[in-house]
Amino acid sequence: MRTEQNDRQSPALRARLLLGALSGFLAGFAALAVAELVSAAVRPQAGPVVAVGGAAIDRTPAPVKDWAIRHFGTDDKLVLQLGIVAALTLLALALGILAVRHRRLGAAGVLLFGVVGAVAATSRPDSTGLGDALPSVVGALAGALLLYLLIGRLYAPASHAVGAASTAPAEDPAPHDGTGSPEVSGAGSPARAGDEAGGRGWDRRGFVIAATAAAAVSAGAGLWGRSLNGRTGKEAVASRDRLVLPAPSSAAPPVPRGAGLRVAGVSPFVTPTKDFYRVDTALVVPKVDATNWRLRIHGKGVARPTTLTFEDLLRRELVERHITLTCVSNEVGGPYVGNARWIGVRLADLLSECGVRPPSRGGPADQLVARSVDGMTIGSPVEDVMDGRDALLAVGMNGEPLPFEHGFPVRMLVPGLYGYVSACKWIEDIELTTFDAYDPYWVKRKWARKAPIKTQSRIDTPKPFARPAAGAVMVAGVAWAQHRGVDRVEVRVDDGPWQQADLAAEDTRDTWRQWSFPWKATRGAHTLTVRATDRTGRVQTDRRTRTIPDGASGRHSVVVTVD
Ligand SMILES: Nc1nc2c(c(=O)[nH]1)N[C@H]1C(S)=C(S)[C@@H](COP(=O)(O)O)O[C@H]1N2
Ligand SMILES: [Mo]
Repeated sequence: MRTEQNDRQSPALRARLLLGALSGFLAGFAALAVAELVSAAVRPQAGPVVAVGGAAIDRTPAPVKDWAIRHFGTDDKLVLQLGIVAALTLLALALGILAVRHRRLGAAGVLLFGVVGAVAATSRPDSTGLGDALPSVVGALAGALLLYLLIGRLYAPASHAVGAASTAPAEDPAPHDGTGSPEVSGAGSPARAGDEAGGRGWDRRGFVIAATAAAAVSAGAGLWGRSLNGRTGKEAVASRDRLVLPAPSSAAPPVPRGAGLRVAGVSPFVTPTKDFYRVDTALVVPKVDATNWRLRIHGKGVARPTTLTFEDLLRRELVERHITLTCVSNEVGGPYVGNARWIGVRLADLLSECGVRPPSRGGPADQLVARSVDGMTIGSPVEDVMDGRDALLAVGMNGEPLPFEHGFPVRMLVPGLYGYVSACKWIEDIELTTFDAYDPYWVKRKWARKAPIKTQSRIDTPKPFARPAAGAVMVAGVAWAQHRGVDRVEVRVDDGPWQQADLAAEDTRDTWRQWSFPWKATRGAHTLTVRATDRTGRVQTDRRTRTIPDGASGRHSVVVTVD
């Protein structure tokens, strides 16, 4: 039996397990904080959460990724990182509890997670070498050491600890790995025996001091790392701030009057940059310094391989075009479509100068693979890029240099193709190859090799489940069939006949068109459905398909109740 004395001096096992969990939490926090600080010295992308998150994104099955984009939209990455942090928190708590009984095993567990982070960081496609392992490794060492020390305080006799929270823990009596370790259950268990063997309970003061100091130092390290990481890319930001886009030699054709309808609730013809959707796999937005940026063009049938600087690009003839971009993950009625005024150089001209010929003129390469600084690969048909459409290496968006989120300093755009097969952001390499020889990133993940944008239309107003008053209700939205052009839009009320909507003036066939339909709404619930017909005469199909492998099809409907 334990004496009263012992009861006061050593926490009951339950309390000890709780303190163990707390120690685990603090160790995890310290590990991540130190990793954050070290990553500021290496690269922000080398941090364990970002690296593991990136690896998770790459391994996420397409339907899950698609689901995440659908449900969290552009916040999908935030949700993923929060998920990783939550999982790590649980693991840290568990390792802390484990360490109460198996102190070395608990610390080794922390190290193991460091190894996982290190492997993830060094195997990222944009990894710059073994240095990327440092944040995870150093962070895990700090976390493991802290856990070991804190757990030691739970067993160290108070007398050992006066002014010495860091007393070498090897002599601590209670926790042993393997046999003889304290047990959770049962009076008279080895745990109790251990306590009694230790005699003097635990070093409360030492624990509190060590835990508080660790928490404070970790918070400091974490915040410092955060702020350093926030400042990385200063040169990139400066290079963007300095950039004044030259006037295009071929300005965008003026947007015809009447391309924008005056209907409240309809998507504006030009999507403001801040509202433009963003879809990519980058957990940390690449900050590329335009002054060091290079684009290499090489590969099959490239008679004159070339490397261009940003200056080289700006010295070329710049063209400006409105182009509507769409994501293959956009569901029927979804938000991942936007129209912007882009400025850039014509990719086809550049390729011709390098000696590239499209397959129709005997060129040996049928696939152009664009590669970004973050290791993304995006493959487009050379034929489409060189068939006369305005395929661009874009440097500007809506009159400004590209925002970092949208690919600064240079991105690709090919009108008519979904973004994942055309719109490489942060581009740094173009390789001519064949579809047989190489599968880019998304194709490896079961998306289609070729993916022209499907003819689609969307009802922007009224919103689903709106309750407009009976009488005149304006139904309006946008329709797109890039590079074919939208010819006609029709609206159907319930199971009634298809009725012609009014189309806004067409800018070019590469841009979407607004449409409107004045509806004489009668009371009750109604379903409004829209369909577009493109210039090839194809009516937008009502056959619903999923987004994978080559884009959703089907028609958008909205249910409203007219009061
Ligand atoms: N480097 C890089 N470029 C990328 C992607 C990416 O993940 N990484 N995603 C592509 C996809 S799927 C789309 S739809 C468009 C979206 O461009 P935006 O974010 O500027 O709208 O970028 C494309 N370019
Ligand atoms: Mo996309």
